[in-house]
Amino acid sequence: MKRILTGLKPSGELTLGSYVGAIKQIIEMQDKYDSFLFVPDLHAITVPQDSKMLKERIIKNVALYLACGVDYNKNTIYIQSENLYHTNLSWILECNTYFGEASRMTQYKDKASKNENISVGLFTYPILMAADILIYDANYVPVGIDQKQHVELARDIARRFNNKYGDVFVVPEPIIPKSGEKIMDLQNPTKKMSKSDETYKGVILLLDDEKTIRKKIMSAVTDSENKIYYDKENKPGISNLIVIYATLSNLSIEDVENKFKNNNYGEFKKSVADLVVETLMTIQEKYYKILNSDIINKILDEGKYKTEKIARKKYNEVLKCVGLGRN
Ligand code: ATP
Ligand code: LTN
Repeated sequence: MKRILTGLKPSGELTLGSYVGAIKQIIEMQDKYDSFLFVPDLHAITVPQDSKMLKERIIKNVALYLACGVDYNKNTIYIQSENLYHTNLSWILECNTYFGEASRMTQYKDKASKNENISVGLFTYPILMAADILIYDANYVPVGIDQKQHVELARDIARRFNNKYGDVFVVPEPIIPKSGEKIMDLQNPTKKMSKSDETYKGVILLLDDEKTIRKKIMSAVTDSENKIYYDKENKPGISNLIVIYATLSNLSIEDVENKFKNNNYGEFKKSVADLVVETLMTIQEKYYKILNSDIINKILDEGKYKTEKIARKKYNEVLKCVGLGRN
């Protein structure tokens, strides 16, 4: 059975974008693949974090995965920092990655250009991400489009390593959602809906209450044409709402255009809000039950045990190839 793997950083509240880009994809694939879903907490500390909040968010992430429909009988769920092999492998991969190729990562360049006090970790984090993927021989990595370049780096590192040392790593492929590869901010629809946003005004959080969700969607920035059709360039706001509706209803963009061709923006926004509320209220109901149960620790213990065994084996193979240690 082929393996899929992805993770969502516990660096902020998970958003509708995180759901569409990663969690929903995992849920759709979990029946057919050996599925690994983890909490990349080491990635969260590439930027400053409050330690108490970080700890809480790690558990919240897991509760949200389950509430969204991730089945713990079909998924291996674990916390990155509890498995030391990720960071150990990352170091070896760093020594097999060119400074130039790491410098080309657009997300890093973007973040670095906005902030002078950035950590070295922010620069090397795509290599840790490569280790997260390669240590488990993952075949597919479901992510939003913003992470595609990082998965491509993991592919390059794997290929280079294999050329030098033999067939050690599976070369992974990114899986990008057909609809919703990048959900945009409702207030600034040319920018990604991001959990690192300061105000959350244009960001739908998975744990937003109904009133807040409706308010955010009803006040989404659109245009003055009052006609509902997809045109990303000229109508980014309406196009984003069409994508959100299409993704959550599993309809195509054309189906959504047809469905609302005789409606005005107010009516369309209300339908989008109804659908988002329906989706998120179902998730939230489950979320609070799961958070108050003892299932999370049990799942994480099992995940840690299982992934440590797999990672240790791969790591030892790598040590041998590179000539490290005594084995
Ligand atoms: P940030 O929102 O702070 O930029 P991030 O997206 O880098 O965070 P995660 O929450 O770890 O960090 O991302 C989890 C997954 O969700 C990734 O695969 C990412 O590509 C995807 N994702 C996040 N936001 C969106 C979005 N707006 N549209 C589609 N996919 C998204
Ligand atoms: N870098 C990703 C999170 C992440 C990840 C991974 C995703 C860390 N390791 C491995 C897929 C596979 C992010 O910032 N969203």
